[in-house]
Amino acid sequence: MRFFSAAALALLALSQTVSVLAQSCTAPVVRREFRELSDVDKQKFIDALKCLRNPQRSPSFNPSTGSRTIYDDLVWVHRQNAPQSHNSPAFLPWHRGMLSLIEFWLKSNCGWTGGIPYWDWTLDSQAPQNSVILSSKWFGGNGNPAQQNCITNGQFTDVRTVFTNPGTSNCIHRFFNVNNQPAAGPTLINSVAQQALMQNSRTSYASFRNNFESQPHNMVHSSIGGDMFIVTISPNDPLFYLHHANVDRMWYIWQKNNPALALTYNDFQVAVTTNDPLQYNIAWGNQAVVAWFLTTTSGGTMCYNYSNGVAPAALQFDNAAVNALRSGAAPKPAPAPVMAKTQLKPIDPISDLSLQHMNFTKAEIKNVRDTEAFSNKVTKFANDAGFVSHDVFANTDNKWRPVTDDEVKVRDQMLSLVADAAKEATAKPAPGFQPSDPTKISTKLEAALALSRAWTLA
Ligand SMILES: *[C@@H]1O[C@H](CO)[C@@H](O)[C@H](O)[C@H]1NC(C)=O
Ligand SMILES: *[C@@H]1O[C@H](CO)[C@@H](O)[C@H](O)[C@H]1NC(C)=O
Ligand SMILES: [Cu+2]
Repeated sequence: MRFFSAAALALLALSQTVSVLAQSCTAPVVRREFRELSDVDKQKFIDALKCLRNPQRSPSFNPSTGSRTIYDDLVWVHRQNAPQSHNSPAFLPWHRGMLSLIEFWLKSNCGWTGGIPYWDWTLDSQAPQNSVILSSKWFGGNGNPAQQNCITNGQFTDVRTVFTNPGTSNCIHRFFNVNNQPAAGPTLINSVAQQALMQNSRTSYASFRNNFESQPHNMVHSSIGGDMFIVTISPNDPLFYLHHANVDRMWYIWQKNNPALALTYNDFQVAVTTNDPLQYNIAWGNQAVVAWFLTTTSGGTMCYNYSNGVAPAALQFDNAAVNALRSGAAPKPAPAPVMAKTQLKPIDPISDLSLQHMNFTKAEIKNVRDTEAFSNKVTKFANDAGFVSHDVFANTDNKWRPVTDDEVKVRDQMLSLVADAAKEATAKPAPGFQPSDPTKISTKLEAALALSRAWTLA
């Protein structure tokens, strides 16, 4: 609380420079999956992040808080507003605004001309610890228990954070964990379960926000651990921005898929409106409202869209099997054997501690556990059916390439079919596990499997 008084005076001037809506948006910057960037661009982005953490190049707008840099100002803003902007309807628009702020400063102060790269965690759901994103070349891996869980590889080992979790050192900490127990790797949602969650979130903004904040989003924070685990100061870890760009992307996709709901804003429990204020302390002079952030192209700093993402090179679409399928000449493929390699990894529960940190009520915790159980049923269904998704290749092939629009159509259709079938099959509660409409389900599944197998034939 002692930080508030000084902050109130800070940066009226700055609020003029960060404009939303003032200029129209004609050429959105494209936010790309980190692996879509060339190595030169990956390095440029990391250099820009380092520039924002450099007190000479990016001195704090708000030094009376103890902050030294613009990067730390944003950590502070996140901390100040943590209670209002998590586990609440404001979660999505508030973070959309925060990301647009760092994007603005990366550009205006540190020469980064692209959008914030995102981390499509589903691509790494099988073995996130092997992801090139968490490699020593880029963001680094797990913390070292012998060194207070500080990260000891990657490009951010020399960072000194200002706003720390009381009692911990001021490095960036990570603690890959499952329910606060050390584990081999973090647990991330796979693409089939995520797609099924998407299908389950078509009824309202509230359902989407609730499902995506409580599961894929919290799961990443909870299982990367360390700074990411502490809701107030999680932006200390630069992974925060890649992670939240993907959360934001899922909202963008949901908005595109559900146009009638795209601009709606509501909650199960409290009455909210799109005129509700959002607080950023160091920008926008307390004028920001939810409505500013409902689209990604409303103008000024809100002017971006998202790329299609990446696929491992092994999953080339441009092959005879896929082309035959596209032309309608493909024979019905024989059922694929279920190999260990093709099994999607189920998720582990989100840490109780993490949910407690975020003040989840008993009812909300039950909701998280139900969602987890749903995801795992979907995953089991996909595995039993012999479904092969691109996730299963992620840790064996680190050669990535952009996904084309054509491929997106096939990929989305395939995931959507299998997720829909799984959703219907798992809709009836256990015991029994009786599909609600076996014929409909098997038709969808057959179609999905055909696409899936064609896609994965080399
Ligand atoms: C994103 O914006 C760029 C222009 O900056 C445009 O070429 C592209 O088509 C847009 N993509 C989508 C999906 O709207
Ligand atoms: C959790 O509740 C405590 C006590 O009411 C509050 O101080 C804290 O800010 C809350 N944390 C979050 C993340 O909402
Ligand atoms: Cu947050």
